[in-house]
Amino acid sequence: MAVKPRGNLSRRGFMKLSGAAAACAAAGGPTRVLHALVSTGKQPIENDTRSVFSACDMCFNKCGLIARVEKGVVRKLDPNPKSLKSRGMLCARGNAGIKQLYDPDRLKYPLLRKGPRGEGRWQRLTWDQALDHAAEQMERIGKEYTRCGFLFMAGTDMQSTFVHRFAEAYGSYNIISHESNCLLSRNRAFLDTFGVVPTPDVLHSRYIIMPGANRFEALVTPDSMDLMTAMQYGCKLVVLDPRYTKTAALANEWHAIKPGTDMAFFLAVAHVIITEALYDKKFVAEMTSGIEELREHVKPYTPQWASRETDIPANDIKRIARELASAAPTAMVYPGRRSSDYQDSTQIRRMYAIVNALLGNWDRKGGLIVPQKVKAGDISIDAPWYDDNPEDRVDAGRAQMMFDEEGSFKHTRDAVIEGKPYPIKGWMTYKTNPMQTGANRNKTIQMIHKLDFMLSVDITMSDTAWLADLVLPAPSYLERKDPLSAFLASSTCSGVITRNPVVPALFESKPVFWIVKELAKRLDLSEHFDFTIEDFRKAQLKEIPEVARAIKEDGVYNIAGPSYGLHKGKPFRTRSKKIELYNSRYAENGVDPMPVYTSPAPVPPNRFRIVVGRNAYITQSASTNNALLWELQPENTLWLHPRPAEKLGIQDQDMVEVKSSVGKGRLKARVTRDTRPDTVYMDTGFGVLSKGLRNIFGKGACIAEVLEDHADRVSGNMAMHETFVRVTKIEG
Ligand SMILES: Nc1nc2c(c(=O)[nH]1)N[C@H]1C(S)=C(S)[C@@H](COP(=O)(O)OP(=O)(O)OC[C@H]3O[C@@H](n4cnc5c(=O)[nH]c(N)nc54)[C@H](O)[C@@H]3O)O[C@H]1N2
Ligand SMILES: Nc1nc2c(c(=O)[nH]1)N[C@H]1C(S)=C(S)[C@@H](COP(=O)(O)OP(=O)(O)OC[C@H]3O[C@@H](n4cnc5c(=O)[nH]c(N)nc54)[C@H](O)[C@@H]3O)O[C@H]1N2
Ligand code: SF4
Ligand SMILES: [Mo]
Repeated sequence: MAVKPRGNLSRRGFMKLSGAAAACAAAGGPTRVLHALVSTGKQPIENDTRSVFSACDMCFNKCGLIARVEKGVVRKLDPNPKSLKSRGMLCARGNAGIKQLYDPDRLKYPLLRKGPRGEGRWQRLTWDQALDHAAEQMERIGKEYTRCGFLFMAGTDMQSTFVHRFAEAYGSYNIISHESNCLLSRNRAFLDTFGVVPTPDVLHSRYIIMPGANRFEALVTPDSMDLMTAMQYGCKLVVLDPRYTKTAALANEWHAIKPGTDMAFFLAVAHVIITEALYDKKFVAEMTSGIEELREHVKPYTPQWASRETDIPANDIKRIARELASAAPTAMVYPGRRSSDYQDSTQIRRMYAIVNALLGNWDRKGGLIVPQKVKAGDISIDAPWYDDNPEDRVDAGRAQMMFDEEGSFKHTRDAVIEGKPYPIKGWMTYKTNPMQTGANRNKTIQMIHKLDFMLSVDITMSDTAWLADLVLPAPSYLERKDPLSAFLASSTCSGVITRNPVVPALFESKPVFWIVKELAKRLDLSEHFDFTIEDFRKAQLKEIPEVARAIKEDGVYNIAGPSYGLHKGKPFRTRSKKIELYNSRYAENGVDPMPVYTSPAPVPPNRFRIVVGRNAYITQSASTNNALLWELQPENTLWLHPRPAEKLGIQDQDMVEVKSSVGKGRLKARVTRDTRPDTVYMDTGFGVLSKGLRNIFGKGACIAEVLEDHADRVSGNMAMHETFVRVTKIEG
């Protein structure tokens, strides 16, 4: 689609300008790129031409990259071929990272809100003023409401550890992350079955069922690339998704499953595998507990029954179960990633885990593995004790088995709004944008109105920053020095990567490490931050000098070599020391010890279920305003099947209103067979409130406004697919 970006450079324009700038710089003049995009006043550095290793941060994958710097300007980001995790790849978003750095909408200096929240009037502060103000507010809120009255929320980042450390030193237990909007129920389910969250060895698998995961658009490295390779070697891919995603399009089979019924599908798969004795008997006898209970449990869950629930023919379910079992152990139910979907998400994922256990694919090539991980050191913290703090997190007790260290955004937000069990009056967000990524935006606004003080550290004026009292500008990943990050990848590798500044930090931006260190100084907590990032890295590397060498030479450290068979003979970290088909701890906590199916609520007449997902150009809410990516996708649309569209008198590209019980939005319809007739879909990251995001302001609609905020009962994970909407054509 040819789109002319407003107020910004298009990609072609950017390339042209870059070319012109290079010529200009060669002639000795200042580069126009710097002046057009980055009015720092700093002159480009004539001889500064380098290649620098780093790690992409356009999403959490941390793909290895090499940044090409010419005369002080980052010209191009290339994949680092030595990075095994990313298989020598940088995706579209990774390539567009240059525009994250040179973005005219970057935050440039600290800003203090003037006038009502959300009005967008700001006063520029010096860093000293900003930090003094934040520290005063933290001190005051701690005294008036206890230190747990301040909430901390940090997104995925190598420096988030310092925000957590600061929260601990300051004295709050109320630390949350993006994870309760993402993958907590998957983690809960696999931990409670295997005692660990395993990694799928996609590369060597021969048969993969992928329920509710979209690996060819929602990229997870190396799984996305390995899936392609595995398929070239004959791996069969079966996708269950109510939408015809790119993954569905490339799969051997796509089944447009009725949303919310995956548990029924896998109960029936287990039924077939058990009744036909297709499971790995030796493995199940030796390594699992509860097979007899499971056998009884799945008896009523026949393929015929599941067919009525899922809209997938019984014969297909039977055939898939048999094919899966005959490809085992080099076969898997892909564990998936985002599981913020249903109120029984943990139990849905428990069923994926249980079917995997029946296949005996544990710790085996092409199955579920736990690769070796590099054990980096740390600088420990001895957090102070505050007598007046409450005994528990503010969201405690609101989910059956919440992870204490992650909490739940949904439940925390409810607790803040209710003021129960105790008031929360301060909030610091770092690199996370719950206004766009937490379902029910109006509730997030309500929550923010309950606060005395909100501080947001971001690189642009996100919707979350837009509602804050104090906004602090952070450097992008190309300007930062980060600690080391050790990651698990797949059978062929785990690794370690880090970032050094490719170019100096632009404007007045400061890394969050520096920010919390300065706050600690002002709050008399300096002793917990008496180190530099360099010291921190040294502590991390103390026992692993080979990592330092590899990172210096190759930009990345890979543990190459097979990662299966490593856990042979070792007990599982579960109560029974075995894989728990039946979970007795669940039974004691009032949770079903084996997944019990309840049909999802039927879609009421003239309404649709709305589901969430992503495409290859968008990282949740964070990249839609990036001019290079925005050119590929200027707004979001509502996917609507032609049948209901016709009934509603809606044609492709018509403006429609989408409305739930909590909010509404206006956007264009995309009339398409790529979704089921009862299911609509829209991308995330549009319909923003912030006028600081100039490309996308006024474009599309915000799905977070429309989504109701249900929660997974077990983990407190947000449940984002439990909302029904009406769709109407906007006349005129
Ligand atoms: N509707 C909807 N909601 C969702 C999802 C969805 O697909 N649709 N996905 C869910 C999932 S799986 C997840 S993981 C969560 C993610 O939700 P979030 O944690 O909110 O992640 P992002 O939307 O990527 O927002 C990241 C924020 O960090 C800022 N940022 C980017 N780089 C930097 C940096 O270098 N420094 C600083 N300080 N800030 C930076 C961006 O401007 C943005 O405001 O959302 C969940 N919620
Ligand atoms: N390009 C890109 N890549 C990303 C990200 C990104 O934002 N952009 N984010 C990263 C992050 S943080 C995460 S967590 C992962 C997420 O990766 P995934 O979990 O794989 O992706 P999603 O698109 O969130 O959801 C998967 C699919 O579930 C489908 N679905 C909805 N309801 C149901 C249902 O009831 N049953 C079934 N079977 N399917 C259903 C949706 O249509 C969607 O296509 O992606 C990561 N990679
Ligand atoms: S998948 Fe793409 S956006 Fe994510 S880290 Fe890798 S290159 Fe960057
Ligand atoms: Mo996620």
